[in-house]
Amino acid sequence: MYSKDELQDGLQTHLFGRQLHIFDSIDSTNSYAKKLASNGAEEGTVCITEHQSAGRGRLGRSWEDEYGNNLLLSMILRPNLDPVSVGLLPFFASAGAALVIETVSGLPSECKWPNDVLISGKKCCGILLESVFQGNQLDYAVMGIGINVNQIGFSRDLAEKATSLRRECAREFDRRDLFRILLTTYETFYHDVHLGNFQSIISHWKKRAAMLGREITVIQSGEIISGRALDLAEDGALIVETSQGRRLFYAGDVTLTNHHDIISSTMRDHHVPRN
Ligand code: BT5
Repeated sequence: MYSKDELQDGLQTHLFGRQLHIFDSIDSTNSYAKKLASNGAEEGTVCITEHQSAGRGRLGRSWEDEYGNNLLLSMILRPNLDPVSVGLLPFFASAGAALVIETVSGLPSECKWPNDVLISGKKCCGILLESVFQGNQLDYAVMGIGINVNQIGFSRDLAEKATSLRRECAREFDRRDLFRILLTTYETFYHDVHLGNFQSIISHWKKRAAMLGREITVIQSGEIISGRALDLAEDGALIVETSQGRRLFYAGDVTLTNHHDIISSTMRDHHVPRN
């Protein structure tokens, strides 16, 4: 199990990871962090575990892990942002993870709508962003990050679509180093988030977004829409050129025909109140 000292030793952040909750096993670090946040835990608090017994993905899906091999953590954020900007937090989460994955692996990473990070077309990192509002004001957001680090084998369902840093690089990684690099990278980006300035974050994301410019299919509330993914709108919506004109998507399932494979992803599922 991680110790507080080894995680904080050499950690150069002032905010992220100064308050640490460390577990050997827990149902979900996101669920725990949400409880902490609703009880007033401070911004930057991090919950980290060796294993989750009920790791959560989006829309009720699950996140698998193998004990002691991956990075599984959640961070509490309390930025003073308008609701539309809160909708951009998933891009902060995934652009930061993509940069870190590239830095430590030396391999190119891909940002897949809205916030998966892939290596060689396979999912290496998943992000679960959960936001809680008081009226129109963000109370807190919990940013959950799962990075497959040293896991080699995956369940049958995931064997074809998941990967890890170790699988891609044929070597083991020190998860403590990765933890420190991840938190430092997020803290650097977070200065911009606080100012509501997402430009550089979005540009990091777009540079790695293979979906843009490609033909995709969106499934939303039973409706199937095909078109070309053009760009992100200022509020993070996906702009799709369809035969009936341009449409903006905030939620739904996206399927992309990518080289040899079909990859499916789910768009943002946290709800941003709109005026
Ligand atoms: C995600 O959801 O990708 C969000 C995953 C977030 C996990 C972190 S770990 C720390 C924190 N605490 C939590 O409880 N959660 C967060 P989604 O886009 O819905 O993708 C879920 C799908 O990814 C599953 O249905 C599987 O198909 C696939 N999947 C599950 N485990 C995986 C893994 N380890 N690697 C790659 N793909 C996986």
